[in-house]
Amino acid sequence: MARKVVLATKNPHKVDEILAILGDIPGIEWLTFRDFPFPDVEEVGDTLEENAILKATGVARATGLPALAEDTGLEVEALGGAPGVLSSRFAGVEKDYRANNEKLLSLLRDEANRTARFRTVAVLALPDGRTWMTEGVLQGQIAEAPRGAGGFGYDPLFIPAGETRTLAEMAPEEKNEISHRRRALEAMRPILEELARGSLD
Ligand code: ITT
Repeated sequence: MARKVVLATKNPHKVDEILAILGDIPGIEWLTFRDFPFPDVEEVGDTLEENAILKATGVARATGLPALAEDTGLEVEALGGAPGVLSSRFAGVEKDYRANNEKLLSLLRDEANRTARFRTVAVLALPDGRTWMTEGVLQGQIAEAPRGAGGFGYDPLFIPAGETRTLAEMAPEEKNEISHRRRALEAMRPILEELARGSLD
């Protein structure tokens, strides 16, 4: 019988990307907020690591099922790593992507150093309290103006290293091939395969 794992995120863009990356693992049945209610977990941590642990362990405890969470931040070199853990509410309002992008561009006006990276920390938590953590990074540059309609969040401003297009100008499969999220989740794949085999029981 397939093992149920809850995706501990309420961000529909993340759900789509995570399922495109990990949806093919044999023996895992993914449950999302779309088909399974679970409580909101407050992201009160000071780091991506703390918030990913809070979300995964909170949902695993509440549901009695294994839970996979991730926390992602955009870390801009010229801003000392900001917005980082505050990426979602950079301009004040949670998940106001346009306002966040405008704030980022205005802080970087006349700034020559546009080096940045996305960092994703993924955590798998079991109801008994065991956790596993992986990380994925995508290096790049912040564009001078938003470009593209794909993806979400800061994608219209992020040009991956070696690319000329922003992540929002790429097809979803192209983003998922190279993304920070892909790297963190691929590192988690062997652990999920063990879970599916029953080796973590
Ligand atoms: P959950 O906590 O429910 O998972 P969230 O959107 O609050 O959803 P995060 O705190 O991890 O998730 O996200 C921080 C913000 O970083 C998010 O709101 C986006 O603005 C941005 N972000 C995350 N992943 C991104 C990606 O792949 N591309 C562009 N921006 C991204």
